[in-house]
Amino acid sequence: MIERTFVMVKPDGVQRSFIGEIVGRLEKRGLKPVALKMYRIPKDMAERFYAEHKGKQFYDGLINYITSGPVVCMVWEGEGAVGAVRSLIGKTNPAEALAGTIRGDLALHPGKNVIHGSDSISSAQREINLLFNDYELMDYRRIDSEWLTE
Ligand code: D4T
Repeated sequence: MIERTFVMVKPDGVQRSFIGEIVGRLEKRGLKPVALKMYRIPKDMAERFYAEHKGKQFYDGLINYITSGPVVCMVWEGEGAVGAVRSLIGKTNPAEALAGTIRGDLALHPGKNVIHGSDSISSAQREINLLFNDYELMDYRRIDSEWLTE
């Protein structure tokens, strides 16, 4: 099933110059970008984004981190895009992430894990609606599409 998923290069990923590396990995997998923007997340939006973690011991640090500098927000589309991106990203704790995954190659600490990807289709919907307006989502056909599906 063709899905859309929300991906964010977090402030450490931007500061460490990983935007191109991350976009490149998603493109090479065959996923299609349908939206992309740099953004400084306001605190109230960060609180809505991470509402499920409110009250946890890492919550305050997480809100400070994600609002500490610009991020790159993206929507990527493709066959099973939600799971495909999660597998490219690797485990939440980068110390446990497999080599070859983005976190396994580029990060070491769960509080500085470089990238976010939606964990389900419903989270993707919620996150895309929170960070993007409908008019920012591009509907287009890419010339390689017939080489990526049967
Ligand atoms: P995000 O949502 O940022 O892509 O991360 P995950 O989907 O992989 O993981 P998550 O929602 O469980 O955690 C959200 C965010 O909190 C940070 N975190 C998490 C942390 O700093 N310490 C922790 O112990 C955990 C579990 C990292 C990601």
